Formats: sequence, C-alpha cells, structure tokens
Amino acid sequence: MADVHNMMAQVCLTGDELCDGATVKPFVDFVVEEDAAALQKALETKGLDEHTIIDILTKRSNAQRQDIAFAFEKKTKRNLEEILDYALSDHLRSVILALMKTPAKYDAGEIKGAVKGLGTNEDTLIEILCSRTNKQIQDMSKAYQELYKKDMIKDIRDDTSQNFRELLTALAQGSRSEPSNVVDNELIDSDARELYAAGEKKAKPDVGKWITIMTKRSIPHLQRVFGRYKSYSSCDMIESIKHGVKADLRTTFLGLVQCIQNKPEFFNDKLCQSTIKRSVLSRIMVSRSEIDLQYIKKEFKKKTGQTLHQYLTVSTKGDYQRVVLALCGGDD
Ligand SMILES: [Ca+2]
Repeated sequence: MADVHNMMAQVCLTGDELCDGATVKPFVDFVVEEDAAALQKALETKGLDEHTIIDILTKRSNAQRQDIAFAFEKKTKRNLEEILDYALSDHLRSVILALMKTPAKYDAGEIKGAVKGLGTNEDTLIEILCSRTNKQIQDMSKAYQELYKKDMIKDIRDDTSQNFRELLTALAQGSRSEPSNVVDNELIDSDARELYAAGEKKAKPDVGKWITIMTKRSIPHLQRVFGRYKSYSSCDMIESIKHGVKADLRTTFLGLVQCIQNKPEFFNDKLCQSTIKRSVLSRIMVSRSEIDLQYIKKEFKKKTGQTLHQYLTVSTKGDYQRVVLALCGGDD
C-alpha cells in the first residue's frame, strides 16, 4: 500500500496533468449560451458589471472559456477578448486577458513579452522554460510561430548569451525523455557520476554536460540521479550548482533542479518573495490553477504558516482580488 502511495506521489510530482492539483475545474452545469448571454449583458451594463464577468470567467476551465468566447462571437459578431481588453483596466485587465488565452498562447505571449524591446526579463524565461512539460513547450512554440511569425528559440537566443543561452535553448526544445516504466540503474549511476565529474572535480564546470543530462533525461530518472549524486559528492546537486556557476545560469539550473524535484515548491518560493510583482502573481495563479495550485497552496502554508487565501486577502484588493481569490479556491 505504501508503495502505491509513493507511486502516486511520484506521478503527481512529475506528470502535472495526471494529478488532482487543480483549484479551477470544469464547471459541471456548463451551458455555453447562457454564459455568453450573461457576459454580453454584464459588458453592456452601464458602468460595467465586473463581478458577473469575474465570477463567470474564474469559475470555468480554460477550455470552457474558449467555448464561451466562440459562442460570444457567434452571437454578437464581436471578439470577446478585444472587448474585455477595451472595457477593463490595469491588473484586472491583464489577469482576465490571461484567463482568456489558451495556455499555449498565454505562454507564448509571456515569452514574447520577456524578449521584446531593450533588455530581457530573464526570470520569466527561466520560470516558463524550467517548469513546462515537453508538450506545453512544443505547443507554446507553435503558438509563438502562429502569433508572431517568428521562431521562439531564435528569439530567445537573440536575447541571451553564453551558457545561459545554451541552457534556455536546450529547454526550449522540449525534447526531454518521457517517463518510462523501466528504471535504468546503470544510466542513473553513470549520469550521477558524469554530473559530478563535470562539476566538482573541475575548477570550472563542464556546463555542456550538465545541460545535456538535465534537459534530455526524464523527470523521474533525474530525481533518482540527484539521489545517487550524493553517493559521489559531499554536496547535493543544488550546492554544487551554487559553487560552480553564477548569475542567470545559476538561477536557471537551480530552478530546473527544483522543478524536477518539487515543482510546487518552485512556484511557492516565487510566491513567497516579498518583492513579487503583480504580473508574476497573476501568471502563477492563472497558469497553475488547472495543474498544481492545490499543492502550491500546501507548500505555502507549510512555509509561511498562513494560507495563500489569507495572504491574497491582505496583499491584494478590489476586483483583482476577487479574481485571484476565485482562482485560489478554498481557504486551506
Ligand atoms: Ca530584448
């Protein structure tokens, strides 16, 4: 029985979609025409009926929101996203527009926002590329091409340099092995040894080796490799990264190892930063609400002693708060 539990926990940590970490679930009594009509009425109400708009859109799954947008356009001949963009403002507008996009288009837009113009938002690139599955990365890459007529990987490369660039490029290919039922103990051992040999035994780590192993192997395999690593090194992988590399490259490797070992903890650490930007809060709430936000909430409570719900109640306000609390779900 314990084994079954361990297996389930493993599946949950690695297989995102398979687990019950969603705080936003498909609305059971979903009638798309009713939602489209209610939204139309709310948008035509003098002064705008924000509460109705928020309540409908936050209590539907992303797939249902896509259906609503389609029905709305059929009924009114107008594009729902454009109307919301026009009618709403500030943080409320950006979080509602985020909810209206498919996850792939949303991620593509976040990557575009991170590279466009002068400078780069490295944290956004790191968060998205370290945490998404192969499928999510391939879908966002396709969406990026459709939306911007440009190659996502090329845009990321043009905006970054050196080993940081090589690591992001490898991640952006989304070509990690998928989990398999077979545990390859020989490969676990040789990968652990190679990670160690490429790192601590050298004055300067052979970062290319680290990149290959950490971006090509499956998540469950790497979890075992990091366990085995400690039989070669007096440090764990996290400590070796901290000793071996610096700046954005270090942040990316650390984020990657954390996503491999415990993805909810990775997102929770971002939520717990006192300097967290509203845009990052919105992105985590929107992008994890149908995947693992329930587990992130557990990490939050473990780490801070308060619930995420309580934190959002004191740190946000108004209509924006109504959205994030709805996405957060219960006060647990
Ligand atoms: Ca740029």
